[in-house]
Amino acid sequence: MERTFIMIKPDGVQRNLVGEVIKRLEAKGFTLVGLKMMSVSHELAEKHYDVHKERPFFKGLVEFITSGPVVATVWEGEGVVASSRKIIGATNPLAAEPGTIRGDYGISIGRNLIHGSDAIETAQREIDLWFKDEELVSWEPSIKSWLYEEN
Ligand code: IDP
Ligand code: MG
Repeated sequence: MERTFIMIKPDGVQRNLVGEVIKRLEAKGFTLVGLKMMSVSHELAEKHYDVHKERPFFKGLVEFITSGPVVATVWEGEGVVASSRKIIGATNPLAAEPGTIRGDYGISIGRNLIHGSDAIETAQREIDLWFKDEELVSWEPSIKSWLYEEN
């Protein structure tokens, strides 16, 4: 089953939106298979955002992500990578549609509350970067037949 990496950034934690984010993904029907609160090291932040290392905002982004606790999560479900990106909304919260997390709760691109993997391969890389195998829990939701037509 497809998995994705979703992180509530320091602003999301400070603004008490951890529960709101988890609530929306749970309510959609996705399965939480990894969850931890943590401080992010510079090394991990730089690896995570490696693709952006030449961008002018890279330094500020790494400083921001390491500035306070984050909540790192892994979610499982059919189409979860693309669907959770829709639930999160556009990178710039002012451009993000109302009803999305960034559209409902954010204003600035550098304070957009949440990270979500942008493709299946990126998700695998990010899950491996943030979680040890033993920190992920595979479990079969008992409501599965009410979410999926076929099991
Ligand atoms: P995404 O988080 O929607 O995938 P990316 O383009 O991958 O967006 O950028 C990663 C993160 O870098 C964004 O979530 C945002 O916090 C930050 N960022 C992106 N573009 C800018 C910018 O132009 N100024 C400041 N921060 C930016
Ligand atoms: Mg991205």
